[in-house]
Amino acid sequence: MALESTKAILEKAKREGYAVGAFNINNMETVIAVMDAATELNSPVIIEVTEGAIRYMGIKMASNMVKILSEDVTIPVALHLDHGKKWETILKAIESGFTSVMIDASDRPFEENVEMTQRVVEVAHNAGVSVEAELGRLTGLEDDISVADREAFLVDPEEAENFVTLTGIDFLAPAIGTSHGAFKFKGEPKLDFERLKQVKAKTHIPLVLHGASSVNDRLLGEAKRYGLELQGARGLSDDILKKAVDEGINKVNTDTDIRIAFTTGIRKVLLQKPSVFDPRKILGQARDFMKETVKERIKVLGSRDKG
Ligand code: PGH
Ligand code: CA
Ligand code: ZN
Repeated sequence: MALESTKAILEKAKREGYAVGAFNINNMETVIAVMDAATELNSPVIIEVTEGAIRYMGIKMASNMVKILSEDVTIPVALHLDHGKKWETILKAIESGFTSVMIDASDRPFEENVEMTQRVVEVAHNAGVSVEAELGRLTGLEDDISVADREAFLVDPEEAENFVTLTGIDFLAPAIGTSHGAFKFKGEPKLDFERLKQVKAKTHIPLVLHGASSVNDRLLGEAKRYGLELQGARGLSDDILKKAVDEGINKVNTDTDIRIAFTTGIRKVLLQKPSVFDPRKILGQARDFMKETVKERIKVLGSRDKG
């Protein structure tokens, strides 16, 4: 099939009460792993690339790999620009056939974030491309966070309502206590679900959870067995993630889990089979591990058999 509209995929998820995984890719192995996992579970899927991934492999490679592979499957596949910060990258993504773009101006003052987002919405919507934007800062929620810090970092539900009305965005990423990477929480992992509920009540578009990797014990155990050092790494448990989906999250971004799985696969082969030097044997194992991880995520999000 041709690429599917990200908006159509996420509006359906919102109506039916599940979330769709948005998986970050950097190379061919990852694209294939994600597509195979989604196909096996008959799940819709969003493949996303950051500006860094575009610098690494080129936008043509990124967009064409996804388009070509999507032709051979029957599940809905969307292609998304993750954390777009540069105007030129956003335009390039729209020109290259991405089905949605994120404008991340969440580090700017509210008015500037609104202005930049409005500009992106105008060109994107003209091209039939949907837009995600972010409010608040992605910092892990600490046990001893002060009320002032909580208000400064996390999304303000009133602001969210105004932001959606002023900009006309299609999806909103509200900061509710997650952070990017493998070290999300110093104490007990927790999210501000009360805030999520309020944002949900005040906005009527699909909501996005960033920094959602599980960094779970299975991944960490295997990683450790083959020598990857990740002391103190911690992510979102399946229970927290399921609750977030129950409370209205419809798009869940995963990068870190895939990176850990990739690295672990490579380490395993190099460690166990020192005489192997065929890249296919090394990267093939990485691909298998990534596929397993993506399947785990899809099952937790509830998008299995929604393809
Ligand atoms: C993410 C990924 N990408 O935009 O939000 O977060 O680091 O938790 O995978 P993780
Ligand atoms: Ca941000
Ligand atoms: Zn993110």
